Amino acid sequence: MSESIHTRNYRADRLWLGEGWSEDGALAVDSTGHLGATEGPAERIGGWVLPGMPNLHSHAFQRAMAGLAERKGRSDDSFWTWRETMYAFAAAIGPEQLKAIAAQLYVEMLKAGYTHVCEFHYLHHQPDGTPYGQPEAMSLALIEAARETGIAMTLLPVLYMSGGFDGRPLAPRQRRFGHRVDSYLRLLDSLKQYEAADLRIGVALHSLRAVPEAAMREVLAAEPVRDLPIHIHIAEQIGEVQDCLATRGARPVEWLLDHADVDARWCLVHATHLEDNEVSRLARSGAVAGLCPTTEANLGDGLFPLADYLDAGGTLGIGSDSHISVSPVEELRWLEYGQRLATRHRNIAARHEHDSVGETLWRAALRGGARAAGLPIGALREGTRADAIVLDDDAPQLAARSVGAAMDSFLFAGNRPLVRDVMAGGQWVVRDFCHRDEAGIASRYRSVVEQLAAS
Ligand code: NGQ
Ligand code: ZN
Repeated sequence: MSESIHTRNYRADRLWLGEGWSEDGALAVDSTGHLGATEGPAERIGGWVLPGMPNLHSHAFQRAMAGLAERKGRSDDSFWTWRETMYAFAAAIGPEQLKAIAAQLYVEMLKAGYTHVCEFHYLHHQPDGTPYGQPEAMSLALIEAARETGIAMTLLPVLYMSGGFDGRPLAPRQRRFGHRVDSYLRLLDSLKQYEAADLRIGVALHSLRAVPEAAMREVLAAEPVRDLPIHIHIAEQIGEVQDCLATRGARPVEWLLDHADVDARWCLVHATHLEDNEVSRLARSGAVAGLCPTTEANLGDGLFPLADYLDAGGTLGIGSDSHISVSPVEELRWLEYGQRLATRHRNIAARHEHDSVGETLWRAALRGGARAAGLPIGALREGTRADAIVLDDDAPQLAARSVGAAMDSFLFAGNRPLVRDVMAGGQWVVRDFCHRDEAGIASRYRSVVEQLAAS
């Protein structure tokens, strides 16, 4: 049988391959779910077809606590008091709960336009810190959830060793996150056997406060780590900047740039608090700034210096992180709106006259998201996984929109969902606003959340 028998050809009225829209574009999906060369008769896709967005930062279990940390506490509420609530919630999550929560989350991601998720995963062990019988049980729960829904994943098992910059041991609630370098590298090794077209493995250091310098060096020098994406939480809170200055004599991003070969393999998650020299050095390094604007707003983190970073040629991507919102539209919208509120100006992400804010943001986040996920490019090109979304051309927000205006209307014209269909790995997993398995996945999620609420 020839390959072309298995190739499906599509013709889209409007297609965004990588840089911008073209009218009447062709796409071909081969039998492995990747894009191939177009040929022969094609099925028409009505609507606006564009690459799905990579979500570069997710802690899946936190989806189920969205909305449960919004009541005023006894003292001054902060990131650190939120973290206590989050730890208490995490303590009740085992593999079965994690799989049900992640599957529901990934359905929501796909329906919102994310087709790839980077899972920054640190709930490794049982709540008292004892490894599960199968040490990678929690990682497998995430992998199975992703496969069930069709979303592609970069799984980033997290190295977490200490409870602060002073090297203090993990607090009881952090014990299930912990590894020694050797057990961490074993986990990484065992996860590599699951790698496939829909699953990549990368490395994550939880933060500078959770990973001592010697351990960081050891992991970065280890053979299997050489070509993998490397993610780290950094400079999200002022307290962290102060502790880093006090113990390591430098600001977090400055310290990392001085002590590691930070390059395009790296994703610095948040990187909120930067001084000018850190902005330009980070931009030049080729690393991705992993911005999570709705979570950063929810946790009171601060604002990333977007305009300076873009002017310095920096690369960025977006993540939904704690999942108090699951939508690339809302992440990008709030990335822009935060800047407008702070500067009292408009159209900040667009740095040149006539540039569209929506197109600039979507293009930047595709590119940086792909880089952070360890994917080749953020575009619909031959050889890439067929991950595409289709915007509803019947939606009033898109009525009479030219190709030049469509992306701005996608991001800045309200809340009616516009993602009508989603193709993941060549399969239509969302059709007409519905995921193929959403009812079963939602009911499993509901029983897990009910059980968590009762415990
Ligand atoms: C996390 N989340 O690992 O889930 C963190 C909080 C910490 C965010 N930073 C815990 N958004 O940083 O110690
Ligand atoms: Zn995070």
